[in-house]
This record gives sequence, structure tokens and C-alpha cells, in this order.
Amino acid sequence: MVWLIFVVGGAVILVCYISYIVTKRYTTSVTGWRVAISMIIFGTFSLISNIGKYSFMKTLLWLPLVALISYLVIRILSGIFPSTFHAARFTDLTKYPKRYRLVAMPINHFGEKVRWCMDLIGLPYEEMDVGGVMSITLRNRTVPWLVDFQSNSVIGNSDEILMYLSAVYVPTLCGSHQVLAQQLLARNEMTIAWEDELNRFGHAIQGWAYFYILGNVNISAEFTLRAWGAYEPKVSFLERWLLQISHPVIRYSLIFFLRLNDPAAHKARQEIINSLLEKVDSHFEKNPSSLYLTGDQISYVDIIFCSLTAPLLFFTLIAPPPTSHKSFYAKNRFSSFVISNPTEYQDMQSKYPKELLEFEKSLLSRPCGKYVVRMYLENRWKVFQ
Ligand SMILES: N[C@@H](CCC(=O)N[C@@H](CS)C(=O)NCC(=O)O)C(=O)O
Repeated sequence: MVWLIFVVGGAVILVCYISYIVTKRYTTSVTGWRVAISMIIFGTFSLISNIGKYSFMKTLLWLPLVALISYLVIRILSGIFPSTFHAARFTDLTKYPKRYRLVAMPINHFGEKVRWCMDLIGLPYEEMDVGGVMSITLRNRTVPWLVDFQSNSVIGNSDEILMYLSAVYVPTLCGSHQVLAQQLLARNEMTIAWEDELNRFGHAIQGWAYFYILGNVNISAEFTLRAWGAYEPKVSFLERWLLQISHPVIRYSLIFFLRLNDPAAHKARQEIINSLLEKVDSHFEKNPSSLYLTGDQISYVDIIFCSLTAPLLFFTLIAPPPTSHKSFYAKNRFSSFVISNPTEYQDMQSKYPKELLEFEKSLLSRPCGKYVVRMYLENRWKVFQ
């Protein structure tokens, strides 16, 4: 009896989930629902063969037919490729109100680099957010990734997303709008060298900050949970709940995989961060009138550096004091970082690692930190026209 309740209950949940995502398309799952459908069909067959007491041979003979049925159901539910009947024009606005979907997570500095560039060039997109580490663990995919509903493409890795948009979207813009967007995303030998260096920097920041947040048992889980979106309404209820219950497991897995208890790894990360911050300091010290890193115009290199550094300026850019009412990070889209109650804000600050607070303070007095804050104030709300 108990197993029947589990089976029927599980099947009902799966069917509800699938009909929800198929009809509403409100999901970050691009392929996962297909797996769920096969599970339902094969699960149902296993129940039928059990109730009908099928022999081993009979079960084996039926299996190819079940596989075929499973394939056909998935193929029918996938529907028609959006651009099939529209000669590559994106016109089915009822089904896909926006051509692009960015999948990211709240504190996702590689995601912030993409969303900032997309906001600047005025790209029509919707954002869907997953909880921290949910993407890499459940889908073996890092965030951000971009879905293009017209070409049915999924593009992973923030650098590749920018290259894709530069090739596919920017040429469709007109006049000065196109020129500005082209200048922003233009790649040359110098910017490509920056890309490599900034990628190392971004990953060093992840491990370096996690060392204080996750590696220290005295630091409350609340802070990581907030950063991962466990209190963020934009993250699905299921993932928020999963984050809360699985936090200890995730914490120890990250300590192990990112070697957060290895002082040599921590030191190596610190050196990567220091050397890049010094390079940026020295650029602005040698060129006091310079506004950007690679020339007279704003470039994606500026956006990358500022987005990747933003988590180190948590209480300045991401969760600013209650009096400011808005977060510059992600253009204020995550309400869980805007804390208007001063006591709650102070409480969050007191739970934050002291080392990170001190680092933020020192960064704000350096040319590199001032440049990041200026870039956020001047350019985070800007849209090219
Ligand atoms: N090289 C990748 C790195 C992306 C990356 O490391 N993303 C992190 C978050 S910043 C991630 O996916 N973490 C695992 C997860 O949240 O599921 C890119 O540029 O997009």
C-alpha cells in the first residue's frame, strides 16, 4: 500500500511538473523534461509488466516498443522548431515573447558580465535564475548559459555567449546603436589576452571568497544561502528548498573539490587576484585621465573586470545600505539583496567574514575599486541607442 502511494504520488508530481513546463515554458530546463517523460513511460511499463506478471522474455520483447512510444511522445511534445515556418524570422511572440533567455544565478559574476553587456546593447531577453550550484550538480552545466529560441541553440560559457551575440544580434542593429554595440564587443589580440587573464581571476575569486565563507565552520550558512538565491523569489521554490536542506552536503563537497582547506591553493588564488588588481591599479595610476582599460571607449573587458570584482564589493554594490534602496548589481533585479530593515542589515554584516569586510574596505580606497564603483554608477543603467 505504501509503495502504491509513493508511486502514484511521484507520478502525479512528475505529470504536473511536465504539463507546467510544457504549457508555461517557465523553466530553466532545456532537456531535463525529456528525461522525466521517459521515466514516466518506462515506469508505467514496469508497473504493467509487474501487474500482468510478464515473463522475462515477454518484458524484453516489449521494450523496443516502449522505447519507440517514449521517443514519439517526446518528439510530439517538443513541437515545431520555432523558425521552421517563419523563414528564420522570430514571429511567434505568444509562445516566445523574447527571443533570448539567459539562465544565471543570483551571485553569478560570470552571469553578471553577460547580463550587463546584454542590458547595455538593449538585447530583448528574459532571465531565469537557478539556485547556486544547482546547475553544475543537476545538469552538469555552469551558469550562465543562453538559449536562443529562434535557432534552438543553447550557448554555454560567458565568453562564447558574448561572441555569439556579437555575431548574431549586433549586425541586426541600426546606425549608432550598432556602432556602439560593435565597439563594446570587439575582440582583438589585446582583449583576447585579457579574457584569459580575467577568467583565471574570476575563478580565483570564487575559491578565495568560498575559503572564508564555506571553509570556516564559524561562519553562518545564511550568508552563502542568500548569495546562492535561497531567499530569492526569482529562484524556483523547489531549488530554494533544495538549497536549504542540502547546504551541508554542498558545503563539504565544495571544500573537497575546490580544495578550500588547502593553504597553498588559497595562496595561489590570492596571488592571481592581487596581481590583476595591481595591474588595474597601475593602469589608472599611469593614465589618470583614462576612463577604461583598453582604450577610449567602453569595452567588454571593462564590463568583465567590474562584474567579476563586484562580489568583493558586496556591501557597496550588491547589498548597499538600507538608505540606498537599490542594488547596482544586476540592475536591482534581486530583491533578496535589498534589505531595508537596518537591524537585519547589521545582522547580515555581522555574520559576514571579517577578512572579506576588510578586503572590501581596502579595495574601495584603491584605483581599481574606485573604477569598479564608478563603472557601476555610470554604466549599469545605461542602454545604447
Ligand atoms: N567559464 C564559465 C565559468 C562559469 C562559472 O564558473 N559559473 C559558476 C558560477 S559563477 C557556476 O556555474 N557554478 C556552479 C553552479 O552554480 O551550478 C563562464 O565563463 O561562464
